[in-house]
Amino acid sequence: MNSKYLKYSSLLVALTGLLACGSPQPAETPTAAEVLMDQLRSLQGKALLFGHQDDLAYGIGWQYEEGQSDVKRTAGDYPALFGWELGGLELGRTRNLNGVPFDKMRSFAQWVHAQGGVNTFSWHPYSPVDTSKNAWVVDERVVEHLLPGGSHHSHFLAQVDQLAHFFKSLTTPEGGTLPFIFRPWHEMDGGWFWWGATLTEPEELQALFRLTIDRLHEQGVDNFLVAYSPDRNFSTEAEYLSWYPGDDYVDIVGVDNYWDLNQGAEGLSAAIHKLEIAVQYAQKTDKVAALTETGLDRIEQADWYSANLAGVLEASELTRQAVYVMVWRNHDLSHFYVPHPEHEAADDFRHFVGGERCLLLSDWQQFKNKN
Ligand code: BMA
Repeated sequence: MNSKYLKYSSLLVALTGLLACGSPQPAETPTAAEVLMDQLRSLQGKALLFGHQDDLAYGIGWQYEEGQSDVKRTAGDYPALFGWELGGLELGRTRNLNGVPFDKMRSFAQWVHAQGGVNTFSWHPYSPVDTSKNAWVVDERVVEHLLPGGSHHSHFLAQVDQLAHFFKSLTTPEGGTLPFIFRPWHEMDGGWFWWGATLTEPEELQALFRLTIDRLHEQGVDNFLVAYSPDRNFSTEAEYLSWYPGDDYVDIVGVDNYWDLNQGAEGLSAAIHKLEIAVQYAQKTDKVAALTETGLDRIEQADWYSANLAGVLEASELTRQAVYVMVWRNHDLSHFYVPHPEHEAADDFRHFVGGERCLLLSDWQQFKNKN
């Protein structure tokens, strides 16, 4: 999907039309990314996928145990959407910044695809101008050096090529590659990443975003959807779009929002309003909207899932158009977003994911068969 694919496909359609001299055309076979986009569209207003970062890799008290998942442990089934993190791949490392081996990540993503689940990738790269600094070091302007004419432009392109190499290795038994969602440069409106608002101008971020996607296309990676996910620092559509790389580059308009969901009633209203802004924009542009990251670390509020998260997702006709929600990773007992089976929020979590509109993996398989 997205820009380059659309340009090529319309050229192809025009050429085929010319050659065929008006004879009826066989329908074009949709790409796997287009199929995924249609599947996501079919969820709008009906249901939403539940997603969890690093779900199959590790959880509370376990690591790399075949078939294991904290969502499954607590709620009886896997999530329908699985988040993976690429930070460190750009340096040629074999494990990501949280120690997940990329070889295992590939196998997990292939398993997810084989089960009909959805994979989404985030990327927290180390600073390309000083790799001793991770994504969260905000003491130096970086993005301007990565753009054309910048001192680290070709170095940065070579880093994107490492991602391209990995994406092309996500093969399927049918001989293609699996479709996925890529969500680069997220939370750019916050001040905690080197590509964030304190060190980067909106135009620079937009250029970086486009450069990244264009480079992946040039490297032959085209089987993916792109998600745009600012954090919560906006309250109008114009503000939401301040960092937006353009309609040609984006398929999923997202919001990452932890803060507002954890600030009482006023925060929840703000979270609802922001999700509605994304949904309204999706409706205007034929995209889909999602709550691309959220959660409450350690879930110290036992009804967080049904009160806060469902309170936002089920608030209005508009919020019910969101097609997925993803919570962050379960590192250990000091950092987790899905409750373990004995946790005081476990029953409420089961209630939330067991609800009519919230789809785990087998619910999603059934939904696709029916719709
Ligand atoms: C953050 C935390 C970190 C982690 C990073 C990237 O929110 O979970 O521990 O390194 O995401 O996965």
